[in-house]
Amino acid sequence: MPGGKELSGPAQGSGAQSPTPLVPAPSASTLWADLQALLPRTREGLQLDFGEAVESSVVLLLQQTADLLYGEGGSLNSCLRLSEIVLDYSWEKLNIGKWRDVDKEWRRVYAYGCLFKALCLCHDGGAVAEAVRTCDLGLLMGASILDNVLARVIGVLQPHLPRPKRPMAGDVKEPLPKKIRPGSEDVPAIKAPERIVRLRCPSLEYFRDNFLLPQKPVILEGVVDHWPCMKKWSVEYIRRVAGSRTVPVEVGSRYTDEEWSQTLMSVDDFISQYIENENHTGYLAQHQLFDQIPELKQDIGIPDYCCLGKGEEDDITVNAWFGPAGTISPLHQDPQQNFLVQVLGRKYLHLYSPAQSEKLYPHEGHLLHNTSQVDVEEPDLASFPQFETAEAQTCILSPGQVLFIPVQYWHYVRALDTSFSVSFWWS
Ligand SMILES: O=C(O)CCC(=O)C(=O)O
Repeated sequence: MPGGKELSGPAQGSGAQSPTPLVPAPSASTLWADLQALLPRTREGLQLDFGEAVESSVVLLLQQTADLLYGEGGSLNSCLRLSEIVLDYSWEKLNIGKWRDVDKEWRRVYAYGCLFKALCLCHDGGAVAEAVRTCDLGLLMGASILDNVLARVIGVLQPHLPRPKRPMAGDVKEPLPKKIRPGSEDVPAIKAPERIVRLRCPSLEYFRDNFLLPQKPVILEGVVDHWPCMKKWSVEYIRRVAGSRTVPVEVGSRYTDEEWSQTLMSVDDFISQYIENENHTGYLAQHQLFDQIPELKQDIGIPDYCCLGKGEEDDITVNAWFGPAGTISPLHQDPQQNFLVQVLGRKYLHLYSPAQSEKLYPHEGHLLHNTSQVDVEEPDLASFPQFETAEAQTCILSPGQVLFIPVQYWHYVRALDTSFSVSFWWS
């Protein structure tokens, strides 16, 4: 912006306790130049104005941080310190009360705090991994700012990430076997009357008339074979593309367990602790993964049959389900049509029509009213006697197969192997 403060200028001075001026070390200057190219040329272009919910003192802090970044005197350390104060304060705002009641302006503040902190962290090329983590937190908890700048910053930082340590020659005599948990040996038998129909590439009309309109589940084959994920994805590929990224993980084998919880961790740690380690169960199950990691989104498509819905393509929710053998999604129902696409490993599923709801004993509380109290594979028939007469449809979903789960259809899922599925919720 003409007459504005420009980002690229050298520091005009330095803070008393913080001698590092805002001029990048020569080795980091390419990285810094690439980052600069993503930001508005002048400090005014940052659009640091917020709604009434945000106290003016916080806006002032953000403006001071931006002044430091844009060369209005100061140092890297003071800039980092200010951004961390903004982050601490806005983090509190994000975590008080219910998520849906959080004012979006606080999510914008948090995103700016993350942006400024990440820039300070990698200014001298030093803390790129921490900067990526900071941007990921901004993507997960903040609102989108400056045309999704946090995702674009990560795109620039990724090639500068330190490579994972490799053993030196002589350290290891033979290649170490990869410790991926074996799949389940005892694959459940599927009885004929319960079996879900399988079809190869039915026409849109055939699918609509025979399955969508009458709301019947079906397994579609041959409809996603051309998606790149079918050939490319493996645990190693996920680690290579997304290892350094911070994502939410569900810890525990099912969300109805007392000890189940959610945490944030890197994909690398998730793979080491939950995919390669037999003693823990965790699930990387989330709807933001593909927005957060565009490299993975490029490998999938949208099933053609979604065009039969009334909504726009942008309204489709795409969920990732990545976890070890034994991960269970308890019997529950969802308010939209679902295509569950199996990419890696196999899953064992039980489906029940909404007409069976009474025999499935949904939890009474508001939070879990869409979840059954029955443990499908080991039902307590003394407590839930009608479950015995509930009519199940079952299947083993293998890579390349797509299961259509109609709206409100109850579904129970157990991974038989290390598994990656992608589900599409559409209306
Ligand atoms: O694959 C899973 O574990 C659960 C999938 C699911 O519940 C869904 O897509 O709605």
